[in-house]
Amino acid sequence: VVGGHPISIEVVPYQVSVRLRAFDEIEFGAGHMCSGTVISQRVVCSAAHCFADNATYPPVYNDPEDYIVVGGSSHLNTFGRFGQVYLVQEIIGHEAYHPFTLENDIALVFLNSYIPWQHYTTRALPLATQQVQPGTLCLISGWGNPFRALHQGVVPIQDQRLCSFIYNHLPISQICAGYLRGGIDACKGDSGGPLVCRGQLTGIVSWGVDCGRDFFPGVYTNVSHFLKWIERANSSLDYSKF
Ligand code: 4AZ
Repeated sequence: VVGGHPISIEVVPYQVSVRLRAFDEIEFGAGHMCSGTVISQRVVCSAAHCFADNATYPPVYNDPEDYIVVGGSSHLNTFGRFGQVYLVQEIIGHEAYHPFTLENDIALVFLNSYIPWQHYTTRALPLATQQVQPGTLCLISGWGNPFRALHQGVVPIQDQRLCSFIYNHLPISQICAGYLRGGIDACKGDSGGPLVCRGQLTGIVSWGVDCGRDFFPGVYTNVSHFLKWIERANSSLDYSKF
């Protein structure tokens, strides 16, 4: 997050770090590549582009064993008091995620075990059920560039038609947020993380042109557009093992 302020994980207890297991085993924290948002005791919502690395369509998703999820910790390199590592049982990425347009940039990460809620540093965030009005002030947070330390920023939802003009057509499955004067924005390493409006998961950090640049607000997956998809993906998960 550029232009924000440092925070502790207690401020965003729904936020987790999504990591490449192999790199994290070499050095704890080195595998961080994306964020995610806890939406239930077993499910983290993130971006499809964090799990489909090649430029193929339809997308091919990586092995769940390649990833770990770390919750409850403010810092990438330490567990702190309540940090916890979760293995991944299944990744359900959107079947129509497009690597060039980044349309349908959403994935559910199904954890191998239940998040212990008594570790009060991790909690679920409700999904936005309705569109949010332009001008609404929302929160972004993550460990992304330039600080690689957990930061939070406040950004307004931008007018859809303006964003559509700026980016030469933006589908309704994407929304953009940020100031036209730039300054506060998500950045590399914040992908998959939450855009929170009115205490609900409204957007997923997806893409943009640079970070915090004027006239280029960040682009987010429009969560309310994918409620049915989330419901369907969630009901296909196999909870019987635990
Ligand atoms: C990225 O590279 C990225 N300013 C994410 C968000 C934004 C730009 C880049 C939005 O993951």
